[in-house]
Amino acid sequence: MKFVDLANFIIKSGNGGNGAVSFRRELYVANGGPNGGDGGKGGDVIFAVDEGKTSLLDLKLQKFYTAENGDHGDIKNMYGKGGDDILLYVPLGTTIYNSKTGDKIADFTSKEQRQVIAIGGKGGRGNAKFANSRNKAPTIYENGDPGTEIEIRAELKVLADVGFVGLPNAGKSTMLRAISNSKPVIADYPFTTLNPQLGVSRDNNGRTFVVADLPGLIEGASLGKGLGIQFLKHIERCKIICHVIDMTGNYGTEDVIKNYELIRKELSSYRIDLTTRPEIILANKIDEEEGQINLIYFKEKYKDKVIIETSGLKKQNIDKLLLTIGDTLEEYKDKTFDLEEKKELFKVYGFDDPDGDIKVNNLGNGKWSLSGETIYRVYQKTPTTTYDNLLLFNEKLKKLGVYDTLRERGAKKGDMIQLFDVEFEWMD
Ligand SMILES: Nc1nc2c(ncn2[C@@H]2O[C@H](COP(=O)(O)OP(=O)(O)OP(=O)(O)O)[C@@H](O)[C@H]2O)c(=O)[nH]1
Ligand SMILES: [Mg+2]
Repeated sequence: MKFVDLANFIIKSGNGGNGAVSFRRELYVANGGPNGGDGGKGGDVIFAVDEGKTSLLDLKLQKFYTAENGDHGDIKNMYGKGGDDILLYVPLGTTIYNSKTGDKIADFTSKEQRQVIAIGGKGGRGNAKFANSRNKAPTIYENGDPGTEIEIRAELKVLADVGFVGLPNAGKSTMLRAISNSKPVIADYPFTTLNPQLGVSRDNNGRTFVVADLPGLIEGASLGKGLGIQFLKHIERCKIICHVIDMTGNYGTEDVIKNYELIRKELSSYRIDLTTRPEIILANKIDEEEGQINLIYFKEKYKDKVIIETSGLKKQNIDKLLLTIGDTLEEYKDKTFDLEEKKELFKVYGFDDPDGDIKVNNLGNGKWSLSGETIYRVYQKTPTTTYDNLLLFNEKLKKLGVYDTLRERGAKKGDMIQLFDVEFEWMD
């Protein structure tokens, strides 16, 4: 199966239901009071972590994910039913972006995480809510807020416990094959591995962990050379780095110490200093004679480091390697490396975003038009289909300073003012 780590789709939260206008009609009561109920809230679009998931594959099956609309309010003070939420499951490690703006919306880094990404529209209030001592029989009501639509890009960073890094041809993929059920391609030329490969391993104590085999790194990788940098992000969350070194010195320089330092330098100049992670060095290909000789002075130089002599090809020292990984993981099991990143505050998308604009345009010949996000919100919320609502709508425009602007710009009595699909006469 191809490893899918990117999905694009559209989500939409539900519209709020409209409020109702109605009046009590009871036997022996001549003029009943208002009893139009409120509309129900639209459903939210919620994302949650499913630990069992390892890819975004099933999110790619659909282009749209839509939560249910709220029902409209009804007579006799009946509230509209709220729309059902929609719950989308993502694997641990998924990052959600708004693909239009590029904004990061959410980062799913813990097992229980659950987050509303698009909030459903509020239900509109029915006329029962607008009665007061001055107006006992209002025909005021509100429309529900519309739901919010967002184009989503979901990205999955491979969440491996252990990352295999090293120069091309060092034997990383061969080692992954030797220790897991994964079958990465192996060949006697550098850059054989073009995409990160995952495998699940188990040590003799029954501890299991996920290992990621990365494409080979070269000098300058942290600056974007070779295939390096785009893949280093896959091991940002690895608890252990396994540095695989070809002890025969057949690739890179002949000097295995130089080869080792070169990769360390790349790991340390990455966005997050990866050399602070627990490290296990795999002195690899020791089945070859040259490997044995280099090993002696390599071990001499790095006395304090954890070095395991291995051969992926001949499966030498595999048990020891796995136990060392298992022990180290146990030691660091409560440590997460996300802490190095700044905790970001994400925005929840909904209809109430306060950053709208107001546009008053002079069209000439005594015609004006009003447009912009904020005006649209007021217009949509307060339908001008009853006299009371018309008054309320006027009041809201006045408060927003629209009338002052019209006056300043020279609107005259009898001018026509258009907004969206209605037209008013300016009576000032
Ligand atoms: N003698 C010997 N050869 C090995 C060993 N491990 C791998 N090789 C050989 O080295 C070559 C490269 O092995 P890969 O496992 O593809 O190396 P890699 O590090 O994944 O290479 P890239 O994907 O290019 O970074 C192959 O010809 C392997 O057969 C080993 O332990 N001993
Ligand atoms: Mg490889």
